Amino acid sequence: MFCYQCQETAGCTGCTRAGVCGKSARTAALQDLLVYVTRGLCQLTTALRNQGEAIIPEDDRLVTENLFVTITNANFDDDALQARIRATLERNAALRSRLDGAGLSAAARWDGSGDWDDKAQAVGVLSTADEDIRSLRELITYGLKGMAAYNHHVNAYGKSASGVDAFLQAALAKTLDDSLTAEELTALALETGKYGVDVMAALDEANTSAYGHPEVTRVNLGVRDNPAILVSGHDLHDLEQLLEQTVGTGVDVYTHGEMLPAHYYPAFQKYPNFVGNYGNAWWQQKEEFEAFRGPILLTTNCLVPPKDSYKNRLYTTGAVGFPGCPHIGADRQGHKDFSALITHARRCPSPIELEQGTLVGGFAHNQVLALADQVVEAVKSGAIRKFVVMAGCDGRAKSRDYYTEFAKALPQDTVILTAGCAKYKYNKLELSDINGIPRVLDAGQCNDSYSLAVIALKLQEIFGLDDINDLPIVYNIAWYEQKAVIVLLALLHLGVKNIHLGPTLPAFLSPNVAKVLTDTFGIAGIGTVEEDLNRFFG
Ligand code: SF4
Ligand code: SF3
Repeated sequence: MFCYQCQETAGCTGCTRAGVCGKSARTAALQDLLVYVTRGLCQLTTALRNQGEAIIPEDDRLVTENLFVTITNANFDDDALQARIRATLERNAALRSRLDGAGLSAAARWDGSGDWDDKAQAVGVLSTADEDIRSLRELITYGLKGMAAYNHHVNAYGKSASGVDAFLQAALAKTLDDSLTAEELTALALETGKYGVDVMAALDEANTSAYGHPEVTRVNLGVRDNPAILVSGHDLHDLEQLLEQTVGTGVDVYTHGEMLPAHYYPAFQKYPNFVGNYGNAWWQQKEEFEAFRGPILLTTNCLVPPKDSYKNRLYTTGAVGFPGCPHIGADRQGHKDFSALITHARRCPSPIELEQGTLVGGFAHNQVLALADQVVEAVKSGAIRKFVVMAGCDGRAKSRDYYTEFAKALPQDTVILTAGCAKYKYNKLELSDINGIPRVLDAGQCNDSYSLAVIALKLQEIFGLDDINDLPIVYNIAWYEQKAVIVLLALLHLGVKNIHLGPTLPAFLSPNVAKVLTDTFGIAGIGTVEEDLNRFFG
């Protein structure tokens, strides 16, 4: 196997025996094959679109789901991956019959014959010999995986983001095209960022039109003495169905990790059994899921291979899968039946309390813009010197303690803007406020980084600046998996420069590609807390 798609890749170069994430070589091979046949499917759908033919929504969904399941910490279930490969091969055969076959790649033509392990070896990441082309192809592919994840959430509402499916498929097909130069692939990576903005805007619209605009909310961190279900991942639509089905049953619901921001939406606040947030970011789930004592629903990444002590309480849905854990599917209308979790919860003791107190969040664009006068006044008076965007991912690497120390050491006249699970590195520190504005403003999940961009664009307008980079905002972003890649490409598309990315730069950036990003956009890594404070505020 060879995988280097996430920040925790072995030795900062690539996982070759098993994933640091727990992915086996066999699972990695199946994921490589799934990406391969999906590239083939995308070439076929793109060729048909170019002929003016319609693509059925089921094929759009298949591409989206296939990419989503290969994202880090989503799916470890070999049977599910094989079933997807077979389903995609069937669609490829059906679509091939509608084309004359000229110019089709081996990926589009493969019929599934031969040994799949050998095939996976031959088509994986290292099958592209030139390290710069490989780097750009993977940068695009990982950005598209992140885009697919957000596209899936848009689709869950029965909506689609304009042009996103067609772009996603055309771009993935281009990663098969040996005639494209490094310059053309760089341009494609940046164009991917444009559609990243579009898909996040569509998701923002879908979430807020369904559940209202996030508002300032105090979220409970303690527990009650009732049986309960813990829900993690990013899928608000799953959460809504779970809440609908649990209300009045005597079973409480708590969020974990990236589901915390659900509490900020008015529509979820009406459920009396939606108690609070339990625990921290994804990588602490082994201890926290054990202590929870009730059933756990993983709606998206990040899943850590479970301990036996709670594996029988772990349920998956959507793109997530783990062998031996029940998977809750959707019917044709998208309805999911969570009664098994509710019955299971009733047999379990209530959660062990991990902490008490509350957390404040809900600073998505609508709420921050409602406070715009206060914020602008604080900036004009000098009470707020700078905003520091510290969005992104959390992870288990010890080096991420940097973000806690950095947050603690920030000057008192700075405000952290955050989104994603990166927040858990500092959201429980006592960082006080500036004239009533908390020094950590949490916009929501990683996809709500879009909200931070909307806020920046609005401030640019209010302050009458020509360039978004003239705002008093610095970017110190933590990344881990592929959704962070699409967020990064989206920020680059919006013209944001001098983003610092840590705790390490992606292993999939070759020295030449990293140099292009540095020279063109000022992308840089991080140093020590002291060095970076000097750099940003010195
Ligand atoms: Fe390694 Fe990350 Fe790939 Fe898992 S997802 S195999 S940890 S690079
Ligand atoms: Fe976190 Fe996985 Fe990226 Fe959505 S839950 S930000 S790492």
